[in-house]
Amino acid sequence: MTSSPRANSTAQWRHLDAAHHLHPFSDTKALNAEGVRVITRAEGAYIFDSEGHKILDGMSGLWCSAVGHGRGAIVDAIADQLRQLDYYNTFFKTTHPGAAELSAAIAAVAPAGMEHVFFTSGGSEAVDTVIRMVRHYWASVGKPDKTVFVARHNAYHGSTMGGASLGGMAPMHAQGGLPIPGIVRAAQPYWWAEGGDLSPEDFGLKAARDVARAIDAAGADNVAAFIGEPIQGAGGVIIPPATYWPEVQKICRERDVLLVSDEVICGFGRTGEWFGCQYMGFTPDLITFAKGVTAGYFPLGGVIVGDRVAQGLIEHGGDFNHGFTYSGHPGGCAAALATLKIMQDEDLVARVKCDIGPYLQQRWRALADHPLVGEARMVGLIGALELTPHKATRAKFSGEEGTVGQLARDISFREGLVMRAVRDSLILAPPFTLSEPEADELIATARRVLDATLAEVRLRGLWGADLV
Ligand code: PXG
Repeated sequence: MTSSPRANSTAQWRHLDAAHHLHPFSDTKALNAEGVRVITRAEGAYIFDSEGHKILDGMSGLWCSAVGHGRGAIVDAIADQLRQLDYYNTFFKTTHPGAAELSAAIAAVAPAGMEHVFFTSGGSEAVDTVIRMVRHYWASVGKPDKTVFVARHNAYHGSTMGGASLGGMAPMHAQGGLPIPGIVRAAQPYWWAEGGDLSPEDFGLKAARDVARAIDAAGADNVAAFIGEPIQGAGGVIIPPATYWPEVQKICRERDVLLVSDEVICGFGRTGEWFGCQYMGFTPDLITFAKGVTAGYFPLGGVIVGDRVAQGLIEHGGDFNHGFTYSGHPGGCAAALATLKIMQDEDLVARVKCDIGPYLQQRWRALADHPLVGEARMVGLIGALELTPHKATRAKFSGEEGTVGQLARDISFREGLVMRAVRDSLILAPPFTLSEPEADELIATARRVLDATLAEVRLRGLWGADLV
């Protein structure tokens, strides 16, 4: 009998990984040449690698670990659940206590008028569920022509065929035969990069009106829904001007187009409200969620369905021929219920809104005085630093876009802080449990990272010849 290979050193793990593991969103050849970092442990706001480095997890894993790492109560809840009922499906006239209780718990924190939940294993499946559910809804209420989705450039809605198609990431569309048909594209509300001479408020309205243009070009009678992240996460923490979302809502309502808020990142407290749509001041018809709902302790996602769509489906839809083996997995439901309990017991959404959020925001925004930083923005605990060689013109660095961002990101990891690079920006989304001393450490490290990046940028001549 052969046992599965085990290893106990960085070199051995790297060897096995390089030989057998294909990583998501990675160039395997380049990764293997560089040598992958092995993360072995996590506690609170920190991760630890196999060489003993302690690194502040400024990205909450991958936007997940809202309540911090190593929470015994969540681990115990999952273990207890799996001992009691490891798995059963929710397809064929059965449910289990966790799925019933979690759907009610989510409805209780969801915006008013959103009482139903459909479970998936993650965010991409939630987005694909929206495509099928919304089209089925319109067909069920006698409007089968309403099938088109409007989505934005530089949106991220996941990696499945449907999710990646709704997403507006050109490198993803370049592989694997995407996008699927039936999707039209609208502008993103990215003032820093695209606002030109307009004020953020005017630019927000302009970007919103591009949603109207896209809907009208397709014909409102053919358009099922508009989907957007309240704040674009993977696209670079793009915080829309305050004028944007209310105008998008008005445009969708006037045209009877459903509004879908993709809250896989913004949902469950990241903005200091339970949902990003509440922070941005709009009321969606459907909300997709994942990540923070279980704080990453177990894969679980889903769709919160507003009453209009839910009633249409329930009254007129008949069988909904859609679902995943792990829809409402008992372990995921237990993880989510335990996570929600911690969020409520420790009042973590209010902590993000009134306490650690403002504390970090103030210090983060002060980084804008650094010569490399053009804009330092943050809402709740989700933020970005736009790096630029020339603040007034928001100029780009010479050389390939993204070079400086990657440089800064690598320096940051080395200095003991996880930030993610998107183009030439750095993004941040730390756990809600971050303490004030940890926030101070985060900012001090970020400043060291900026200094070291600036030195390297000058050394490599990336600053741009004509800029001082
Ligand atoms: N919608 C949004 C808004 C997301 O951010 C998904 C859907 C898909 O979720 P799943 O659970 O299927 O991954 C996401 C996921 C990054 C990064 O680099 C972001 C995500 C996933 C992977 C990487 O910022 N977001």
